[in-house]
Amino acid sequence: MRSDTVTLPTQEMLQAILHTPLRDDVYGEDPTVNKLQELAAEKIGKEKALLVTSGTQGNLVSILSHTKKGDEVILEASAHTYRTEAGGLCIVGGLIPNPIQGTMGVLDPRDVERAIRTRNVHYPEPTLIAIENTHNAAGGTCWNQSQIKAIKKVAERHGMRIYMDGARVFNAAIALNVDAKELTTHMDSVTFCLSKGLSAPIGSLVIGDEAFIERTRKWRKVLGGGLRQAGVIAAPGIIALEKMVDRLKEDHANARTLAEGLARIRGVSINLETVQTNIVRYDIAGLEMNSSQFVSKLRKHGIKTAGSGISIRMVTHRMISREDIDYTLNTIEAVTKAR
Ligand code: TLP
Repeated sequence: MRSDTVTLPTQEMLQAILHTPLRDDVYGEDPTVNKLQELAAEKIGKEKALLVTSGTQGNLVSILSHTKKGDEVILEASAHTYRTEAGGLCIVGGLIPNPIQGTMGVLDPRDVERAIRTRNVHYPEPTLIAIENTHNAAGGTCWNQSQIKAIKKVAERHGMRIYMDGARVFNAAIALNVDAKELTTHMDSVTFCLSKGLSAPIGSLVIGDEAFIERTRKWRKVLGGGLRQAGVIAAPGIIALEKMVDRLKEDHANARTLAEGLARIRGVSINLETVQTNIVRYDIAGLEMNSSQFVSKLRKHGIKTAGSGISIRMVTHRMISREDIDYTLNTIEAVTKAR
């Protein structure tokens, strides 16, 4: 339950890898990559898409393609791009992050507007707003259409571009019961991941207009992400997009059951409002142990999870069943009683 990134490819995906036609994608000739990119562009509702190796690479090439060295990027204070991508934004991009505290991962448009300074010789130029949907650190929370529209208006008023780290945007679409396009229509560009809940082994897609995708292609090359017979990545990716999206609702139901069970355990503190998709974050301050102790106790019972300080994260996915949820809850209860 450490992450949905641990999901293994299905048999059908492995078969597809064996049988897909391959060519060199740096020349743009791999038919399977091209097919996946067309499919992704269609699903997100934009002109073009580019296959990249990971969500981190997708975020980086996108942000680099929207900005120039020394620009300011407005993002949520616990955004993955800012906090969990080893500082690529600053190291590679020479960008200045302007982090703003959101509520359950969602930025208040007024806070964003207050943070945008009138262009002046003293300030880095604010060129990009980056949002995250679903928001990982906030607990897999969703930005809905009206929240997205409101932030887009701010970007427009200030001549800024707007980007979505949509690593789990299909989880958001399923949770909100809308087409993913409704969440991406106001974005200049979006990245989503194939290798999280959608179960493909590798890959993410960057989606935007044609000129933007050409810039991301160049940055991808700079970062060593130009791959050759990348159809072996694209083939399972096509299956992920076509067949694995609808089943995400099962992961959300399991996360809900887990969260409600946790809420009944003494010493565990959880805000059920944040449990909207497949991520369950909770605190164990009341258990008088730190997360490393808690994690290692669970591990002895075969449960792998992750934590930091007093905070724990569990993620549901295709390889976690309803029975696994019951087992996890029973184990946590036993471990906390045995203190
Ligand atoms: N998140 C991973 C880890 O990095 C923590 C996880 O297990 O959740 N954006 C978001 C919102 C993400 O959650 C992640 C991965 C990424 C980007 C980066 O994707 P990858 O791991 O493919 O580089």
